[in-house]
Amino acid sequence: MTKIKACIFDLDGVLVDTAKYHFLAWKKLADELNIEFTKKHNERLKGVSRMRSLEIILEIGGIKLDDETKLQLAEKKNSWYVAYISKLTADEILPGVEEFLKLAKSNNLKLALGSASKNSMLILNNLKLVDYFDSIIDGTKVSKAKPNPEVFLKGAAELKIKPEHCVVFEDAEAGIEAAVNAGMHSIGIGSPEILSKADLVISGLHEMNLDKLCVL
Ligand code: B16
Ligand code: MG
Repeated sequence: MTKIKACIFDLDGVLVDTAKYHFLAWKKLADELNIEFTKKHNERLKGVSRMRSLEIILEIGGIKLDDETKLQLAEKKNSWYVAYISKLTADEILPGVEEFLKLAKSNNLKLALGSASKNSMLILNNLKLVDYFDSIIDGTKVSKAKPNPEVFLKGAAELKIKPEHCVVFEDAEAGIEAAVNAGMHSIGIGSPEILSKADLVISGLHEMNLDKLCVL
């Protein structure tokens, strides 16, 4: 028997690979600013808020800007990013995602989204995944970025499930730390070296089954 009553999913990198679209949009902005921005640099932006992502890119380029200019640049990047994700379809849902959401739901587990993105509704709508979730907490509803546990604690509160009965699925180190800080179980999606604080690491939800919840 599992003590898990709710699954909380990060969005980017867990349900869909939007990192490639974030990269294209940030790269376009970095090019305009004459900053060399590589795919390796892009790894540092995963799970990080939009403004913090911009600040990391400016740090890479050794550029300092005032808050007003930073806001304008973040908005510009977002308009390019939104153009990409507006074309997302259900074909881009990562392998095993819908199967596991269905399995979890049919076993009476509550499902929540816990994402830093302010574009999560557009993404979930385009992927046709919205109806699976009992609660959606994203960057429009929280003020503190991961590793702060706010996003996951709000999800658990909406679901009315205690943190110790929740498991978080996350691809970012800061996201796993947020789950730990929330007093929740965590399953990392990606590399065991990077996600060493997770209770278990798998390469994607296609590897997930209910037995894996029993050992948490
Ligand atoms: P937006 P997650 C995060 O989503 C992304 O991993 C991160 O790269 C991005 O900067 C952040 O959302 C904000 O996204 O610009 O759309 O508000 O992994 O927490 O689902
Ligand atoms: Mg993520």
